[in-house]
Amino acid sequence: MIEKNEALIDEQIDISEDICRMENLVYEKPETLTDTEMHYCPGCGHGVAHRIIMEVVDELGIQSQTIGVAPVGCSVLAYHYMNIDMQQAAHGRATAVATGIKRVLPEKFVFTYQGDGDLAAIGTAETIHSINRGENFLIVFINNAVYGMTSGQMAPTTLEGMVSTTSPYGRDVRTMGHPLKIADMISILPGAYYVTRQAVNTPGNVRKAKKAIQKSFEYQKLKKGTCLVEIVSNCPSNWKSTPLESNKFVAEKLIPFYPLGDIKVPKE
Ligand SMILES: Cc1ncc(C[n+]2csc(CCOP(=O)(O)OP(=O)(O)O)c2C)c(N)n1
Ligand code: SF4
Repeated sequence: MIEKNEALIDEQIDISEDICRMENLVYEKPETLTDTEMHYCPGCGHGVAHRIIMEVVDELGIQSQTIGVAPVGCSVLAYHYMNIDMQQAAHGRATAVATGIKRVLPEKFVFTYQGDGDLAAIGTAETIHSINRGENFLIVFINNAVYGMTSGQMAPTTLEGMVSTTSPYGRDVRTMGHPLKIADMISILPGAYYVTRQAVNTPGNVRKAKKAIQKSFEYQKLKKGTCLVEIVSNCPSNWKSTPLESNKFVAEKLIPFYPLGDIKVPKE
């Protein structure tokens, strides 16, 4: 049995040595991502969202001109992974910190990266007022419908009937309020220039989300106002699901309530 296993391992090594050649390379990590191993749970959308933002920074050649603001939440260590200048903000205060950075360094490309607890609960005031002022930066808003880092409490974005640690019988909108559609809400503010909702649950959606981030960085050059890219994501650990099941939940439950696509596009 041991001999058989060893033969199998040898065969697999031969195959992988054959495949792992430079000429077969289909994807390379951009320089804008560090070599640090990410701490995210298997299947979590945060890693994918980090990658597409950094790929855009890489492709636009703006690594040395970009400053990110990390939130409090599971992505609190984003500055370990994104190989750019970054500033950590207190919970919910990312857009206030970004306001200061962008005003002092207006030629830099500035973005915040925030979860729904960070942006839509404790940071609601900062979010609304920064956008209302038309601060010229990008907000990347990760909507996974729970407070991930602190073990899955109800967030403003939690769906009606959805179970969380603080809504164990499901969110009852009569006492807990309705799920907040932040992107729709802020799109009516004159300071919002481009608002879109995307997702990272399928390869096609990842590509579209990346395109939205690319457009937002390009719009930042025009100095017309705030861009917000909401990314509907998952939290397999707190949803008590496998990565695959969590992506199914995104497709079947979250996206029907949070439809994907542009909500506000710049006038020609
Ligand atoms: C002022 C303050 N209040 C509360 C906390 C505790 N806290 C840390 S992360 C977090 C929730 C994060 O959830 P979310 O923003 O949705 O991000 P996720 O972890 O899901 O990516 C909370 C409440 C804190 N760190 N600081
Ligand atoms: S707890 Fe949820 S949001 Fe946080 S890393 Fe794990 S899967 Fe991702």
